[in-house]
Amino acid sequence: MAGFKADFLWGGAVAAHQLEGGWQEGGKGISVADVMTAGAHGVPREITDGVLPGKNYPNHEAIDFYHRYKDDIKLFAEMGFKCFRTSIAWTRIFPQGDELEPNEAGLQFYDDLFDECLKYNIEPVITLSHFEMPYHLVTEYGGWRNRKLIDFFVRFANAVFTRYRSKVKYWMTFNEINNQANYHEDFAPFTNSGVKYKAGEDREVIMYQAAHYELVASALAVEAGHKINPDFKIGCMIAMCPIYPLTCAPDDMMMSVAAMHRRYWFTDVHVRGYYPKHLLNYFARRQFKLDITEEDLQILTRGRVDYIGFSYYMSFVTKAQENNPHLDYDETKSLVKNPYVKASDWGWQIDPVGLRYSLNYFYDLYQLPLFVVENGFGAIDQPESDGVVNDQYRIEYMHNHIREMKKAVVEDGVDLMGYTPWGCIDLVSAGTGEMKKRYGLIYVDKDNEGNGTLARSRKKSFWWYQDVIKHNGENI
Ligand code: BGP
Repeated sequence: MAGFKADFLWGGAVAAHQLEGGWQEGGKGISVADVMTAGAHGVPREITDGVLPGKNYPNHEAIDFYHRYKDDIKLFAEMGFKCFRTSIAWTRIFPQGDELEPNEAGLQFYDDLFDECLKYNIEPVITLSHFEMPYHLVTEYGGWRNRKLIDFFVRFANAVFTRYRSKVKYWMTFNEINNQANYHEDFAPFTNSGVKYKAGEDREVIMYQAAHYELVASALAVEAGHKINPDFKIGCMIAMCPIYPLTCAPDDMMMSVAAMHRRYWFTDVHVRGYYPKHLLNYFARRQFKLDITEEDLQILTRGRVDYIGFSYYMSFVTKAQENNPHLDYDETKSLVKNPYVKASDWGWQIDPVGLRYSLNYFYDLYQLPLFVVENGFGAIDQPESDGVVNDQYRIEYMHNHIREMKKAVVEDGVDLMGYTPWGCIDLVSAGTGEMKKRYGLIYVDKDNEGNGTLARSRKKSFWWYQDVIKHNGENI
């Protein structure tokens, strides 16, 4: 039985702000992530107005990858990584976001980082915007609610595409762009939009406007990147949590369709280059007045992505509600628990089959190559007396997900480029700011309060994954 392609991109994924630290080094500016405090289990992160004394900002030091990347990449190479997904911190390249010229020290840092990867034949896979826009763009422009952000982003994209045109082939524009479909948080750490809502505003219309500007910026970046190097593969990045119907009642099924429409239309625009009809009808029904020009629509058709990158951690379930004739989907109200699956300590429902479903969903709709760029198990790890974390639960999670991924390839014929489990080295959680929600195959000695030596050590999953890569997944 055939398996994964010979050049399958096995690797791991991280994001600059969650591991680099060095928040004020090399001329770096303050990013949105730099003004987010640590939360905890059930306690949301606070977004402060600038960096305030006496607060705990976990991203400032993170795991100090900025100074330790050579040792960390050596460990990735030891595991056999073929690729390494990280992001470029926008604030290292344009510290405020609206400068005309890039910051040379920031550019040099990523030159050195990519050289280090290439030394081991590890292909860099780079996200342009991963939850870390310059904070100045939030305070001065209101984040992506402002059309001016398009120019700033495209300038940033052009600078890095040009600089790294011979070092990086695989790119993604916005990490989990569709997270903003949930616009209920005042200033969601899980989005790139940089939008802080004001009292009394219609959040939903602002969300669609911000998303539109991001999609135009993404399309312009894709177009520019293809000119700079026609061999570039530039993808989108979608947070995929398929939304099942609770029962086979026809209304539940239609609610699931409606919910999928609301969360995944972003992929249509990225891949097909135009808005789906159901969304245009929704805008009309809600009488949303959006700034979407003819020229924007042209740009969207020109800047279509080459592949679909997506994260997969869990699935959701919905059911039809009374008094909801239009099947309007609201992430805070329309979701129910899945009675058939278990959940992690953070309530994330563990569903490996949902990964196979997701791969089929995307491939049936778009026939583009797919790339699973995040997947993993956030858990509290405890080193044993010999210092090793025996994370059998993580091995089991990954094994089951890779097995389903393999079925999607072998049995269903999905074109899959690679797999990069999230947080291949322990890092700061995006959602909670905690260190103790760990995903790594490599343990980092640091706790929620910031104590620890930052020393790295291999978990049991390290050797397990090394073996999976060595055999190209044949042993799964
Ligand atoms: C994704 C993000 C990542 C990462 C991951 C795990 O949504 O792209 O940045 O953090 O989720 O989430 P968390 O860190 O909250 O456990």
